[in-house]
Amino acid sequence: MLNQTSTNAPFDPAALHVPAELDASLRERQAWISPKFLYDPLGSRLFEAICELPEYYPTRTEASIFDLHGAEIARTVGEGATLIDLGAGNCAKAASLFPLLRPRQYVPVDISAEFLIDAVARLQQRFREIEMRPVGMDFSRDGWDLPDFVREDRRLFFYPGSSIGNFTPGEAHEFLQRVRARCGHDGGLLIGIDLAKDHAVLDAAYDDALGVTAAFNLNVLNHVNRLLGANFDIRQWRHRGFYNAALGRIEMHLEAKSAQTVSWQGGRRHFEAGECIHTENSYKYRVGSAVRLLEQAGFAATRVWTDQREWFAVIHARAVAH
Ligand code: AVI
Repeated sequence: MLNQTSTNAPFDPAALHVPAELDASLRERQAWISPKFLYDPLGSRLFEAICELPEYYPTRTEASIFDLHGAEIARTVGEGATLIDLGAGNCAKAASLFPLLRPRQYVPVDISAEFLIDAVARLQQRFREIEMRPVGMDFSRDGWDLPDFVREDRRLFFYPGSSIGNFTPGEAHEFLQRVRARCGHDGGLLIGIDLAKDHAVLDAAYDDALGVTAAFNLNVLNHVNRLLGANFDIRQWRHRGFYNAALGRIEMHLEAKSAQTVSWQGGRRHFEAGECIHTENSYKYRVGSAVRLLEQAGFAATRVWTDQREWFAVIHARAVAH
């Protein structure tokens, strides 16, 4: 884990598992790469660019909900919380809420630690009164925990952007249970969840005309090349992003343009032309199923805010006492 006072990246035990994890997922019959590997420094920047695309509605729609209902959201969650921002990225979403939420401590957590530390250094200049303690951590792994310096009172986990959709419903359940267990007695969760909608809107959002999402997806191979000493040739792969209606999710894949053999430290695999590597799912919920997911994990949804088209929901959920 990294914290704000670190000058060098300290020992990160999770990093030791990365080559084994990638090696295993690339060898499976349906090869896959965990979506967390989409976020190297370039991937994080490409994701920022995706959020600006006309086709990618989630970021804008969620922001419009915060703009319209921000004061009410702040009244519901209360001021002075310990704000734990899961998957903070450039911290912009949480920062836009600082004037309303006025957190006492801000704990942005992200797997892309370098990117996070830069973002927090800039943010601390703007909000000197808030104690900021960034944490570089892969919270998609089982068994994650928060460092001791995270205040225990009034914890508000912030999980915007529908990142919950990148877990399968089963994984989402386990993840939310873990968050619930770390809420303390008066904690809660403010979560953004993308909703099911017209398929054409969804297809375009994950296969944009400029090809930014394609670059974001293909860049995962650059990252894997570095992490695993692999020799993926990016020019030999193409992006696929589409809505799978039967499973209620967007799927991203990388499709081999030609037959090829890829090697990495300790492994190799032949891919036929047209064979795919599955890189991401993005589940879309209905308000009812999202609330049920939260309830089953030990939360009680106190409020749901949506935009006029009901494309996106922001939900505040209180941790229920055991
Ligand atoms: C981060 N996550 C919620 C994004 C999503 O919409 O599933 C990642 C993304 N993948 C392609 N475009 C955006």
